[in-house]
Amino acid sequence: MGVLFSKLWERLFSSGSYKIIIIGLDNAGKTTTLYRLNLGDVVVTQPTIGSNVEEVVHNNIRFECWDLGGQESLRPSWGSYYVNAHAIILVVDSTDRDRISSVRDELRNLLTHEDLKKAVILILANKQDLRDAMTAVEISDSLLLHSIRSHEWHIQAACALTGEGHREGLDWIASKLK
Ligand SMILES: Nc1nc2c(ncn2[C@@H]2O[C@H](COP(=O)(O)OP(=O)(O)O)[C@@H](O)[C@H]2O)c(=O)[nH]1
Ligand SMILES: [Mg+2]
Repeated sequence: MGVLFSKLWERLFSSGSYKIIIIGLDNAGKTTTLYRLNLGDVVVTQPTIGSNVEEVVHNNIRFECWDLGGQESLRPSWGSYYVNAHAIILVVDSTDRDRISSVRDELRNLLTHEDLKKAVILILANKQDLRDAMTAVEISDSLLLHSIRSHEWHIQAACALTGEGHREGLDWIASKLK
């Protein structure tokens, strides 16, 4: 399985070096997604602002994983970490109806961020294995995705426990980065 994944990665992303940022509210499934992508060792680093970022460098792709909507006071300084990001993977807990509006607000902030003008955005509608999960269409509506004109975006139903949807999502990113 590991070998297959490596081959897939090489094929998908062989044409350049990329930075991909995985973000979402706490408990969305970011860490699980990062591990499930099977990229090698996940390194937890301590950036200067005092919150955790998980990081993997796989071949020529750097993945950084951030919690969104955490400590409000620290948020302005997060922006510097977006510099040169080629893609954003926004992981959404599809069962978390109460906080979907927070996700929408965070997404708005991302879309207006100077350093993310050219980034493509993959939304993973995670936890689709759970019975009360919102569908990708419901999430798409709640996040007002169809009103986004400034960025290329794509929403993908996913389950981080099984890896369902990851391949399709990464395929989409790769097709946009080429
Ligand atoms: N049922 C289910 N649970 C998930 C899924 N993805 C993550 N989880 C669980 O949700 C919790 C939070 O996941 P985690 O990756 O730590 O979220 P993070 O805070 O975004 O990094 C953990 O208990 C995970 O096992 C999923 O697709 N389905
Ligand atoms: Mg985490």
